[in-house]
Amino acid sequence: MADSLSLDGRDSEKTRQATQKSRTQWFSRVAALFRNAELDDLLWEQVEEMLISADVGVEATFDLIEVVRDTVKGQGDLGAAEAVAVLKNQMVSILSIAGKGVDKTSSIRPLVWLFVGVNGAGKTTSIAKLTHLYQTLGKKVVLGAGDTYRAAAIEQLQQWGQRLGVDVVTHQRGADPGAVAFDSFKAAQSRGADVVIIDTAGRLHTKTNLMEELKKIQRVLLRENQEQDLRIMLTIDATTGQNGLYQARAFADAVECDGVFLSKLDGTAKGGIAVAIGHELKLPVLYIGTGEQPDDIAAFAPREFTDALFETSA
Ligand SMILES: Nc1nc2c(ncn2[C@@H]2O[C@H](COP(=O)(O)OP(=O)(O)OP(=O)(O)O)[C@@H](O)[C@H]2O)c(=O)[nH]1
Ligand SMILES: [Mg+2]
Repeated sequence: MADSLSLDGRDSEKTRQATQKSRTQWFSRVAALFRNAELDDLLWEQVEEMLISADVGVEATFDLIEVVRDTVKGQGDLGAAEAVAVLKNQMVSILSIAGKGVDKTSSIRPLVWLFVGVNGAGKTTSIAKLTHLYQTLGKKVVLGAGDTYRAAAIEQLQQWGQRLGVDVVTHQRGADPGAVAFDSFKAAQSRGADVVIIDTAGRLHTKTNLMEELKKIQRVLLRENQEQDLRIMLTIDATTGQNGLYQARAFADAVECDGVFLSKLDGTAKGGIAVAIGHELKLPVLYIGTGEQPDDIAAFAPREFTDALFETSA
């Protein structure tokens, strides 16, 4: 069961499809290693190498291996299948981070989502997906074009708005994104919307003034809301690996992120990044992006995701 909202009940299937490359290239091979080798030092080294190659991250990999190794040692007759089960359980536990973003039953209206992340991470597309998901659940959505920086960013969101049939609040290019956020919230309130989702410009994590601008947008929205009304979604491009994780940390440090939209999982064999996100950022992955269309979204569920990674059958 996922803790996030579900679009169409096809979450498992989409998760399986989006993790196909990760499964065949890395995780099913990890499982095969356990089956075919002695549980000796060489095996641990190989598992370590594979997990790191799959972007699980060095620290998380060391932690995982330590736990599995200790358990195997502690229970002398542990077989391959049990060892893999211990590894999977440990991954599930790293991925199972509670966050307010996973609350399914929020009665707060309008609920505010603010999307942040580096350039090209997939923010705007992921906003379209979340919009579509809420619409499917019968919720009224308003969008806020808070990317007033990049050329055509406002138009891009407007196009999604048209396609999905939702209002988009815009200001001129170059306008203060805090003011856009404020107006979007007010518009959502006065139009009786259930959810308002605000886009922001992609920014390099190293640009201090732009990171300050995000804090300002957060402040503006918190002035209008109780803190729990505002949810900040950090969009991370799964194909950018450890570097993306490093960039994401700066966002998590700057604003109070509630969860992660892990985009472009369909485009990578490095799905282990989800584990690294849990381990390093201590943030829950809420949704995964499984393609470029509005319905290419799946609710993230730690157990389902881990099972999908290791599943060896076709
Ligand atoms: N395959 C695939 N492509 C995706 C996914 N999410 C986004 N994309 C693509 O990634 C590219 C960038 O997406 P945007 O949504 O524009 O990213 P952004 O973070 O808003 O970019 P900026 O506003 O420029 O910072 C687009 O070509 C999207 O179609 C996904 O889950 N899977
Ligand atoms: Mg964008």
